[in-house]
Amino acid sequence: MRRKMVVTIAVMLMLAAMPVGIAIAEPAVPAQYWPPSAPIPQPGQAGCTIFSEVDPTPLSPEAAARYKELEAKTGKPVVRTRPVKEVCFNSFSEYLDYMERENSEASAQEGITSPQSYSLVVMWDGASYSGSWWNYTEPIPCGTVNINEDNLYTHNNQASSASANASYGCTGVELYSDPYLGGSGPWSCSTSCGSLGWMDNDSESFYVH
Ligand SMILES: [Ca+2]
Ligand SMILES: [Ca+2]
Repeated sequence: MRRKMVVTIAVMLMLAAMPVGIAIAEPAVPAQYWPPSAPIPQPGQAGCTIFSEVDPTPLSPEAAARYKELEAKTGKPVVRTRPVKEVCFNSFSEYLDYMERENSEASAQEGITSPQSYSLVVMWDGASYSGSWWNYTEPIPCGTVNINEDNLYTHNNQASSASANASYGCTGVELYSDPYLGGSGPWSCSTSCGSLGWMDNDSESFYVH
């Protein structure tokens, strides 16, 4: 009788401990800060986030023609953006803490609850989502427009894998070998590309849709 009771208590304790074990094994990552289709960086893997703003500078006639063609082809207007701030982190958890703070501060200032920066595209230096990573944070989510990052500047000719964030309605990212969707392209990537083929280490602009 006593033995049976001990076994019952032991089983109850095991069951009680299980949800805790699962919670520790799989920490919750807010999907809006990382594409659900991409793996979470290993502990200690450094990365950066790049905040972009709408780019008001005029286009060259050649680039303007390309953007007009893109609008006609996709039936969606183009919103042009450019990097305005890059912040780097020693780890993924540092990045998540930063994004939480940024968005809660922006929301408090604006008196609204929706995020002010949308993490739409992540790129990696290595293939198969390895090596250092950087993340393009845009002023609007995917959906009704194509969001063009005109020039990747500090990360030109570097990406070897890429991913677009379906949590914000993105269906893919199109890479080009020169700024302003110029040169060769697009290299079409849906929400996750573990390798970039002939676009490897060559992309200098993209649009996300
Ligand atoms: Ca690379
Ligand atoms: Ca290039």
